[in-house]
Amino acid sequence: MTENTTNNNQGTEKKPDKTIKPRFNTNWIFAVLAVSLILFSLLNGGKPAQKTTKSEIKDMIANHEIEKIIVVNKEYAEFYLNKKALESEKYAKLPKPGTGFGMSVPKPNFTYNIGDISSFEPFITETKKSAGYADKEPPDPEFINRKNYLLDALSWLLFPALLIILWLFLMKRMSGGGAGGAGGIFSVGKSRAQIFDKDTNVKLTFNDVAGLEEAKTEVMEIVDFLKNPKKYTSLGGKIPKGALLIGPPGTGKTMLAKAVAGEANVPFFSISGSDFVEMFVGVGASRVRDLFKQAKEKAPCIVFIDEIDAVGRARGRNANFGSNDERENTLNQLLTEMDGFGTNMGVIILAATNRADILDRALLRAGRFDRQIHVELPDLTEREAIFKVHLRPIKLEKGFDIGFMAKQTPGFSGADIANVCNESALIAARKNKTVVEKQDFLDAIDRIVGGLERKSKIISMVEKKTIAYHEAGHATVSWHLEHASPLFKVTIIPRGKTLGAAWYLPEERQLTTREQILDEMAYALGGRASEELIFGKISTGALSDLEKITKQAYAMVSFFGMSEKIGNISFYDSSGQSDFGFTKPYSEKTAELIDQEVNLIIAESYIRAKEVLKNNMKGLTELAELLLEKEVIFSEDLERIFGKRKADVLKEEREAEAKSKQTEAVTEAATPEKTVKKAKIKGKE
Ligand code: NHX
Ligand code: ZN
Repeated sequence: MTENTTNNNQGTEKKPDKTIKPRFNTNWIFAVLAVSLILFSLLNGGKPAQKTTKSEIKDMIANHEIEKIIVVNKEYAEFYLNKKALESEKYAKLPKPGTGFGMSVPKPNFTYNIGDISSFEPFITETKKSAGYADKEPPDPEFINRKNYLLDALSWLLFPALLIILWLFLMKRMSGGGAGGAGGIFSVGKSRAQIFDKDTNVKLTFNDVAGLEEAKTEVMEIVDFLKNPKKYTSLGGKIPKGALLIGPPGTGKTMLAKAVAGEANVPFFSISGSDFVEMFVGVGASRVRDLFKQAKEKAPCIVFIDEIDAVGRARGRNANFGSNDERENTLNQLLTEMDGFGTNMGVIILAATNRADILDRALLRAGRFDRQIHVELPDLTEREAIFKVHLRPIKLEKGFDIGFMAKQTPGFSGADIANVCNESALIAARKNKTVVEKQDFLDAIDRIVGGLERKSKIISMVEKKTIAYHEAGHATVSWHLEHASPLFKVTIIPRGKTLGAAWYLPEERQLTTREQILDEMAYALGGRASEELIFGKISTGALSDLEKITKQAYAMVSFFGMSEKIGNISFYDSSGQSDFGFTKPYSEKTAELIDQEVNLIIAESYIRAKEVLKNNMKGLTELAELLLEKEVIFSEDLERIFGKRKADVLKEEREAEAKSKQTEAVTEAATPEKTVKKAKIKGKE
């Protein structure tokens, strides 16, 4: 199927199937408004007529200059001059009426705002009479009602238009620029899923996914369900509805899903759980509905919901903090939709989360996410495979040892490794190298684990000494304990938030014994113990060490059943459904006992650390002085000072013992007579 997809991708180099719809742009509204305003003012014709006064009116009437008077809406009067007056010198400066768009409509030469309408008509008649006008001679005020329909209409429209504009603006803000498809107001309830079709160029395939073998076979099976459903249904099997990818961040859940998209020749919807969440009521549920509607139309297909914990968190918890109804509605809708379509509809849901424990139990039951695929941190061989993938584009020095890199990165996720590879290339580039060397990778790892190196940080000599003895304390104790992790580097160069560190390569194991934890706690306390023994004072610097061991001690007592007084009891809650966080599941008496036991364990560890240091005072000071001088020291220097690590010595002893036993057995087997003799002797007895 891989070939099939690649052919398809290469054959038709189509762009993603997104029909580019003309976006409805709010700017258009402003444009329309502006244009109509301009038109409006033009239609009303240029400048308004000049205002006039009572005395001027008297004047004009006396001079027989007025042709007609029109009283509009009983509010103001318009005065039209006659031809003779217009041509005269006196009114030469008057703007010529009837220019511009309103050419056809004659404009008044003067207007007068009538205060009291009842006195206006008598005033005109009076003036006319005193000017010696005949009774029927014009001008007499004509009364008309004029309505400006355009202005009225506009003023009616303006308010709603403003509202719409405001709303559009808010919409745009809320939908984050209208990502995903048509955008704007019309897609609030639409799902934001990104769709990858047959012709979408998804380049990721299972070949790009290193490690994760088990998870890969699981999802590959899902791809197969969709391609050959008959194979499974003919035997009476039902095709699963969904699979949940669970694992810590950076382990490649999303990438796995993308690879499914690249492999499967079916449409693939990708959406993030947080895309369902919106501040409007009902929008989340509506988006879920829309997503499933779209998916059903395109069946067979795969829907991928990333970070499903955003919607899938258990319902009804923390109800007193104001219930999150909207999210619950969205989840309910998701649950119903997953139940709603028949098994053979050909829609398979993949979801990813790194917090399966907080998911609602209803989501996890069979019939919804039937399968839970655990994606774990890569082990040594998987890391090597991941390194190989990420090193493809990087120019490496000759003879680069990938296996060594994998050994140096325990506990790294796939994303961390990608980061290491990228960072190392950047570091090499900064040093103007033509190839990336091993040292660049080591620097990159240090950077990612410990943060940025801060060589310029000013540290006084006294502090420097404290730091050196603190780190030397860790190193000394760990060197002399049987179950301690191998130490490979000690540094007193400040990095990130720490002033110094002892670097261990933790053994990759699934189980940890009580002895191993106790040793780990002892060497974690070695820093403080050294400070106390050497200077007689302790510092705040041990904060991170103390935090770590306190957590470990509490875990030993209350989770792992590793204390005698508490016994084989665990208060660990893997279901995450009960609210242990608020009420302790044990009595006050037990709580006290737990605290006592924790205190005891830590105190004993501290004594052990001090014992080791007291027995190795000479080595400790030598080491600290070396640290002050070199700032970074490696396991070779430690071996020179202390000899071989206790753990290694014991291991060798054990191996030698096993070997000698073996040779004994071999020599015995080689001399059968002896055995026969022995047997005879035994038989005699
Ligand atoms: C600080 N950090 O934040 C400094 C930079 C003992 C030589 N003050 O155990 O780096 O001291 O083996 C408030 C008060 C962190 C905030 C005290 C945050 C102390 C690491 C601890 C090396 N290596 N410790 C170590 C270290 C520190 C810390 C604090 C704080 C040190 C030690 C931090
Ligand atoms: Zn420390």
